[in-house]
Amino acid sequence: MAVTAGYATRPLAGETVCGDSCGWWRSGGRIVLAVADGLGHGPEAAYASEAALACIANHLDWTCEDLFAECNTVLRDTRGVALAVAIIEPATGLMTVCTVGNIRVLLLCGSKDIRLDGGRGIVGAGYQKLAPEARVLAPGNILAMFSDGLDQFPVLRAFFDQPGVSAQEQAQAILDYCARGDDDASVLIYRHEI
Ligand SMILES: [Mn+2]
Repeated sequence: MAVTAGYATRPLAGETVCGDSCGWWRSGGRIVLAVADGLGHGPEAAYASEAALACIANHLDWTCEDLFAECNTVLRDTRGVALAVAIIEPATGLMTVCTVGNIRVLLLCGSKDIRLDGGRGIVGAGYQKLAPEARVLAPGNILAMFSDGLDQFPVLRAFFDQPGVSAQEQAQAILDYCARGDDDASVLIYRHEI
């Protein structure tokens, strides 16, 4: 089974490194996707968001709650991050999403756009109780996870109209069109095609 996921990031104008980081992994019958936005911008923001992604990559069989708790510990001497993690079981379509801070999660599901936004806080400095959202994905559903460097309510459906375009190309097109320019920006796309 091919996994259809991709992402794009772009630093704030004038910065050489992006304080947002994206990643996705396939491991042990699950797919894990993550977007982290390090507070502020520049190298210290990038350090924090890359540390969050590295922590997740080391624990791909953990629950969302455990991943956030571990990141909160590992990142305590960094600026901290806003973080969204989605864990998907392709065999069943079951998806669990957790978000802390200003990462937006949008599920394009039939004709509906479902926002799966999470709680307040900073991973690395504490957050309110996590509220994992569980959904069962259907073929054709699309998950978009993006930082607050993009418009808050982007109209994304048009970006998925054309066949034969990779998720990475779609993520890049959304970033090019929707990034505001006054912050680091990142977007990760997952298409459920099983
Ligand atoms: Mn930001």
